[in-house]
Amino acid sequence: MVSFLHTADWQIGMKASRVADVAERVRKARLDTAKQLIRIASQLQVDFVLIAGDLFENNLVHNEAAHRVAEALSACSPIPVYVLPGNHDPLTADSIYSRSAFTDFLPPNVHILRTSEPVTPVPGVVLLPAPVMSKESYNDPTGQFQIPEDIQEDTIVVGIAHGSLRIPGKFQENDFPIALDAAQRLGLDYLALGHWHSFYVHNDMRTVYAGTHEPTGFDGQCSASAAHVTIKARGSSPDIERLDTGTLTWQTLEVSVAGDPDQVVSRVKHEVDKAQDPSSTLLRLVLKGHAESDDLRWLEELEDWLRTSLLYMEIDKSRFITRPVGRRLRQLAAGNLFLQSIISDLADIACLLGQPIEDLPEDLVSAGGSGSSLIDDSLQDSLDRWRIEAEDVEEALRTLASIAEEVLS
Ligand SMILES: [Mn+2]
Repeated sequence: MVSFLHTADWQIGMKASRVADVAERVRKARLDTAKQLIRIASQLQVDFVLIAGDLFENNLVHNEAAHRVAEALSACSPIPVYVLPGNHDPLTADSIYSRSAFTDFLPPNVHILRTSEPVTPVPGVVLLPAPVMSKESYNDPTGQFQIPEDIQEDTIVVGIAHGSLRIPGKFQENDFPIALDAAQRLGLDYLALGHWHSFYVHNDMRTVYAGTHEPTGFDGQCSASAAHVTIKARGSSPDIERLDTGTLTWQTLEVSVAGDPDQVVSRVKHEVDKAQDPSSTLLRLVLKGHAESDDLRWLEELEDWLRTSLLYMEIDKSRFITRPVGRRLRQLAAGNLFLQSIISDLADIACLLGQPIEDLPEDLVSAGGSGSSLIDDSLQDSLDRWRIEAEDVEEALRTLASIAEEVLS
């Protein structure tokens, strides 16, 4: 029997420039959670630890970050740790894995997988590495695996690679594509993968992404996880336990503004109050719809409240229309026949989509959209084909207003 911890994509030294004000905190969380994971490895008394690529954000990370990683990995000594270079930190000429400021500090229990040469982490187990040598590749990394010819029948075979499983729609040809049947075809007991940031067990029940240990952004796909794997014997199904890790929460909240702003405020506050630890939460609030009044003090107050309650917040207002834009559109339509017809057509489309633009005067909107020459079957087809929604029309009107403003002023 063998047990090991499978993790990946620590991306130590991540810039986090989108959340620049708290980037240092984000970097610290990645290192702290890494240390926590190493402590868990010790507690579980695993036989070894696998880091399946992208340990570092890139090959240019500061020496200090490299030292701290070396120190963190030494904490589970004598448990061996195997580090696979990934596409963020490939084995190129400038590799962090060749920099003496890192290698000189490497504790004896840490091994960088520099070649495809099979490794024996513990007796009875062979580890097949596929180190990454470039930023991108059309080749399946598992093609590098070298299965020893003299392998004993009962030796447990574990592969470690970094790339994208060839799941239709989820991979790109130049992004280290990995055959879906690689583990089965090569007779692996387990294939430890990195690159995708969410925990995923393929349907062969042995090809696994551990996920990143700490979310990397607002993309809801990050899982903050690792895998604790136990394999009883060669050929037996691995027991895969998902470990939930991570300290920061990256949340995206979409809220439609329509009618009473107090409802929006209480909805947002309710969501924030539900957060386990608001001071560790990064929120991206997406406002949609339009305000009934040009008095937006409620929004300023909400922003202030969010700023003091949360670690970080940003508000995306690109799909939010305030009434002054509607008023401006009315003025534009009154002064320019061409703009009037465009606004009128867009207003008709909004009617057709079931969400009339409320603050436009009635004479700009044909009856229910039916009176316009623009509305016919081919337009309906286009709206369906391009999945155009009422919000897109509102956005178009807003853009139109700002362009016209610039051109006509
Ligand atoms: Mn990667």
